[in-house]
Amino acid sequence: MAKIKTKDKTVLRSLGLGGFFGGGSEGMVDVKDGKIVRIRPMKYGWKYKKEEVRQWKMERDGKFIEPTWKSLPGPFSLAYKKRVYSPNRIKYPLKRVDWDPNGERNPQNRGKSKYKRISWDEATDIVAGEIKRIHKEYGPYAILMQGDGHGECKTINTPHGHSGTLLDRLGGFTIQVRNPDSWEGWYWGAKHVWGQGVQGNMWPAANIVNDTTEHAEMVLFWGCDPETTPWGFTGQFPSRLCYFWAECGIKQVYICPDLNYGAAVHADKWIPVLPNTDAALQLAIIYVWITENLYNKEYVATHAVGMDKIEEYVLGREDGVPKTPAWASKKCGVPEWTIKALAREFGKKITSIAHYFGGGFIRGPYSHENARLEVIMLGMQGLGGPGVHHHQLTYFGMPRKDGLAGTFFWNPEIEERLSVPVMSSVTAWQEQVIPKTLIHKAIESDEPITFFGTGAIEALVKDQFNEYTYPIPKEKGGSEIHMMWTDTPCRITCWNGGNETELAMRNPKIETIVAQHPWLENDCIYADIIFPVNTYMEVDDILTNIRQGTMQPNIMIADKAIEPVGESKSDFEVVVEVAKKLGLEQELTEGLTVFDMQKKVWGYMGGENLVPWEQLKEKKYWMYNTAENWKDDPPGFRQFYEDPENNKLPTPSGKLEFYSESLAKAFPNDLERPPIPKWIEKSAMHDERLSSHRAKMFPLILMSNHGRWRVHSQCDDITWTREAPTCKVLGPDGYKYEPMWINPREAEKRGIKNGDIVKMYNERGIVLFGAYVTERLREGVVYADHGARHDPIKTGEIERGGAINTISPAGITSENCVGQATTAYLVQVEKLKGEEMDRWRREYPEAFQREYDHAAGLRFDAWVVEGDE
Ligand SMILES: Nc1nc2c(c(=O)[nH]1)N[C@H]1C(S)=C(S)[C@@H](COP(=O)(O)OP(=O)(O)OC[C@H]3O[C@@H](n4cnc5c(=O)[nH]c(N)nc54)[C@H](O)[C@@H]3O)O[C@H]1N2
Ligand SMILES: Nc1nc2c(c(=O)[nH]1)N[C@H]1C(S)=C(S)[C@@H](COP(=O)(O)OP(=O)(O)OC[C@H]3O[C@@H](n4cnc5c(=O)[nH]c(N)nc54)[C@H](O)[C@@H]3O)O[C@H]1N2
Ligand SMILES: [Mo]
Repeated sequence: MAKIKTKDKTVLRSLGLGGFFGGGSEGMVDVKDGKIVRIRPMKYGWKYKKEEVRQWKMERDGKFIEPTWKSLPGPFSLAYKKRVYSPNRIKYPLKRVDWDPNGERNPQNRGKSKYKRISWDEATDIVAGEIKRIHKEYGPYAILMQGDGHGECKTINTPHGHSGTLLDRLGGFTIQVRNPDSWEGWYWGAKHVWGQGVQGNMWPAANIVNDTTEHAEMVLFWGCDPETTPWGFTGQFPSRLCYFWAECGIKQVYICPDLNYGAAVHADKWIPVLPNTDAALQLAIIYVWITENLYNKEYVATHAVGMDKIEEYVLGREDGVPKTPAWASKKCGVPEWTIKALAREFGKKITSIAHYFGGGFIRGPYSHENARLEVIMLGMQGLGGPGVHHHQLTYFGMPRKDGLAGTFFWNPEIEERLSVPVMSSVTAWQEQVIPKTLIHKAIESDEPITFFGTGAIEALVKDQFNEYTYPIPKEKGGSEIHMMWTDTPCRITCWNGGNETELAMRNPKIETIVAQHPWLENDCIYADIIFPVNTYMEVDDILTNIRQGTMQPNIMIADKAIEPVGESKSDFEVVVEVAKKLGLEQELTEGLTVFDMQKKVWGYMGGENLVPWEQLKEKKYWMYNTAENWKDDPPGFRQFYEDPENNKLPTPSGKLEFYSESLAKAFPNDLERPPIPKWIEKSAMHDERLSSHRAKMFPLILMSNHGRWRVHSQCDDITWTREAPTCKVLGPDGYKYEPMWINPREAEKRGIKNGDIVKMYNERGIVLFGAYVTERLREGVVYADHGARHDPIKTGEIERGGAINTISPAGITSENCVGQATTAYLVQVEKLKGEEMDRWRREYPEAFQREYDHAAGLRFDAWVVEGDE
């Protein structure tokens, strides 16, 4: 029988959606007749034999685990062709119908009025003209560059920051500083206890997965879902590791408000805590340890400073309130006896704590307190000793390559040498900065704003003590911003104060907003000019897949799979097109072809020491060997554990600082981040506890995790995943609503049934959801993921798409920490009344008339009035 040809070619892709960190989740893409027909996991044996690659192996009691010989991408990665061919793709350049650069700009209609098709020539003329005009009128700092998101894994065509390269050549810009959104608490808190680290993580952190595998008796998954978030960047290997640990008899305890997907299959015990009340639970654990003599006093005496202050506070000598389990139970919702049992078991068993990043534990108001308390708890149990580690990302890290001695962690040196994109200037630092968490405030305020620390991901601890002002003085070129250029248009759905942000983007001070993006979604609908960008399937690239969690590190050449959709161009090409109009084309491209660039990137990776260029070009990938002696690297803090005098930590005292002298000196009046971590009930910045008078109106705590079926705002239009009942809930009106989890008893009180359209609200606005009634969420809480596609009924007030961050607090982590606090805040929920929906339909008819694809959501045409398909 004749063989049916199912494909014309196969190309490799890194399917993770981490973006700026390099690749992960490798896959193979089959193409036929110029179309993607399927995406499948990568078979590492495609061009290499297993014997050619030295693999690592972790063992315990004769059992072992090794990396799989096939990659394990998450579901949205395998379904990505639906994203590439989404009816939401932007097909040609667009201009807002009522925005005229030479006349009326109508900023008040952003987010409301539609777009018409224009040519590339017209679009680039307008943008180049606007840059010149703004520079002349206000100076270069009047342009805000927003280019800092996650995204598709690309190196040459890195998803973000190309406009910064151009603007930098033209004299600079105002940089939107991406806050350490994933690890707020570690950054603003833990760094003050154990020193610099990488973004606040424990550092060094080599080989801790192996050491935990060999020695731990228990792992606490504290705000961690290893069956969900590893998917976003590197795939499903952690799932296997958890099963292996279970086989080895390592007890797995999950501490989280929801029975998350990891807990559902791996937990020996689930402890449902109320969101962001972990500090109370932690303090009570410490109370039990002190009163029952269950901690390592010798280690604390030689490795830490400030235990006396902790003791005074915990026993109640400082404020008259002993932090007993009974005290904590009222705050965190965990029964007193469970707290005691947990404390005793933790105190007696060899225990590690695992996070991917930490969820609400690390991303709610005052999250630095939870983070600091965790380091103190681990310190009290001999951090760095056999099986006693803090796992963060590293938990999913696997042994590495030759020459790195099997380091398990994201060493900044490695990252710089091997994986940071070289072609864009995401990090072209500028004098005038605005932390991403303060964008709305910076725009709306008529006075200069000040803040401590830029929040830059790579900044040293000392940056947290510097005071900054926006705008900088006029003499130094300072100016308020008047134009925004974004390639990361998801500020509304992913960051704090979404509704405030919507209104800020309508501020007449902002004369021009330019967006470049593959999909017409989220902040794009506030832009005046939109450039169509293509996806990673439509470009040639090269990648290092060595992200911290990659089980089989490799380098790959990612050949173009298909031709660009519509008139789209790569992010880099978009900026080059604008540069042409400013006479700067050569400056940006340096006359290099894509193939020259691939080779340049390979060189930058240190390629000549790894794999000959010819071999890489021919086979398209190359796999790292694990160092033979990788287990010799001391795990985590082992050297500090063994000899603290000769292996000091990078803190002022060289020890774990349970009490921080530096914080005491710099911020003597900071009640939210005092020198020792405390339980903070409320503050001027946040009043989001159940004890608040606000809870009378808003009696539920909203928890907001990372979407299982998307990566933040990415992939919300994938038809296959949208069929899952935990992805979207089909409303009686045919609209697919974002799910909101609610406990059956909370639902019953409100007359809510599974599948009902519900409205969630607080003083900041209203968001609609489809109810998902489940015992997997404790009482007192409702849960909705962030990142759902913004679909305003009324801008700044009513949201239909489920973009939960529209009603998140506009404030920051705490007074002196410009992090986000986007989860664990008060809301109320009720069944949406038919009359109310009917009234909105009458008052805001255009919001209900947008073209809608029942499988994928809003279509491109929803926002376009002129121009054909
Ligand atoms: N409520 C709540 N909010 C949260 C969190 C939470 O836990 N709860 N978590 C926070 C965290 S940790 C993070 S990291 C942030 C989200 O982090 P972000 O990085 O802001 O979100 P993403 O949606 O991943 O990607 C950013 C944007 O880049 C776009 N993009 C992807 N690839 C490309 C490309 O090749 N070119 C262009 N031009 N654009 C591209 C995406 O479509 C999206 O618009 O959310 C934060 N917000
Ligand atoms: N599928 C998918 N994967 C992703 C991403 C994504 O959006 N989707 N995003 C990527 C990014 S940028 C990041 S930063 C990481 C995020 O990784 P994480 O921070 O680990 O992810 P979250 O989903 O925010 O939180 C993990 C779990 O914490 C628990 N939790 C929530 N609030 C609290 C709390 O207050 N206390 C306690 N004790 N537990 C709590 C919940 O059970 C939740 O499932 O994931 C990355 N991977
Ligand atoms: Mo993140």
